[in-house]
Amino acid sequence: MTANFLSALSGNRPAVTPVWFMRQAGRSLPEYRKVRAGTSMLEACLIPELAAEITAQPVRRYGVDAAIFFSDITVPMKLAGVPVEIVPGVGPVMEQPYRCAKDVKELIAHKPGDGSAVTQGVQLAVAELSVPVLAFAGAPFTMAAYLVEGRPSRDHLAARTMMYAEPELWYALVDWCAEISIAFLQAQKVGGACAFQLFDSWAGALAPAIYRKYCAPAAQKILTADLGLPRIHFGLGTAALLPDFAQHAEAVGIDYRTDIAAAIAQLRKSFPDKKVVVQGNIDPAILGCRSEVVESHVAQILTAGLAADAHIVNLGHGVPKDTDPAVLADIVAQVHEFSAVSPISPVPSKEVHRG
Ligand code: 1CP
Repeated sequence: MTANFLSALSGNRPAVTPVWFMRQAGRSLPEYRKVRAGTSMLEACLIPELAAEITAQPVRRYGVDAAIFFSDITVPMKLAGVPVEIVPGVGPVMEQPYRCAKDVKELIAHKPGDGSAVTQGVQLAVAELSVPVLAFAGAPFTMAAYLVEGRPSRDHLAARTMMYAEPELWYALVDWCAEISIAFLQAQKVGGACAFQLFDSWAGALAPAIYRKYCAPAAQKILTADLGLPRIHFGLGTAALLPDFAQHAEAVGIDYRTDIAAAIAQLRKSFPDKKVVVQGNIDPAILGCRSEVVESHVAQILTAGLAADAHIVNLGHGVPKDTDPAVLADIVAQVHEFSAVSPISPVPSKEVHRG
């Protein structure tokens, strides 16, 4: 099982389809709630033993094929000395929003901080686990949305205003976000992480042309940094951006709002000579349904995934907090079982999919 995730990332369909879940560690697990009790989220991320334990919990419980390091996209801000908290039930909240030139200039004067607690956390997780540990970081737009708004927001209005009103300031801000994310990824790599996922979660809130102009260059700075790790690029509501995402990543994360079969066909068309590797895209809403409904949804996604060169099964966004862990365990079993009974090499010749 160990090599299945990395083999899929390299474009070679393994005998058994790998599966992991975004936000697989967290409040849906009783063992997580137990070890986190009394420790704030960002504190927990920076206690290496605790971060490693939480990283390992979903692997023990579900038998997933990859662990994602337990941390948050705001950890590099905290390490850089920027005051941020994760408020339970809300998400990242900054001490102040960064909206004017003076505030942004002060913010971006912060250097990436000491990532040794992150490195140690990954090291401990790698030492315990027999599956690969995946690093991650937030993409610049997603991070900047929290910095400019000061907290989670629906449509990221203030951040979008800054792009148009003060493009130079905006570019300086997203460039800084890229710098601290690269340092965060580097710290995870040194600890032994063997791939990374870039969470461009809010990219779908922008028109594709606006994303390309104001956000893609900073995202590419991370994706093309000298990290030497396979990359997964994920965003929510990003059907129109998938070919952009595939340009600088080995695999593209397909969100639950996007049709996975259409996404694979689109990627084949855009990149006839490149391996098409997709990750996704079980709708998190299905996790609350009875088992026959879950099974049929997962079977459909597995079948659609056969048209890619390789498929990593995941949700189309994070695990909802009141998910019954038994449902996720059943999905892992179904994915592994499906691979065993379905023909392994139905990857159609490229001609079929060029049409
Ligand atoms: O009190 C708690 O338990 C805090 C809840 C929590 C958790 C468990 C937050 C606050 N972050 C995390 C961990 C986390 N964050 C992981 C862990 C690894 C895993 O997947 O198991 C990861 C990968 C993230 C990344 C992250 N943080 C993203 C990108 C992923 C996504 O969901 O799109 C984003 C947008 C954040 C910001 C954030 N941090 C926490 C929350 C609740 C949010 C979202 C807030 C919002 O809706 O705007």
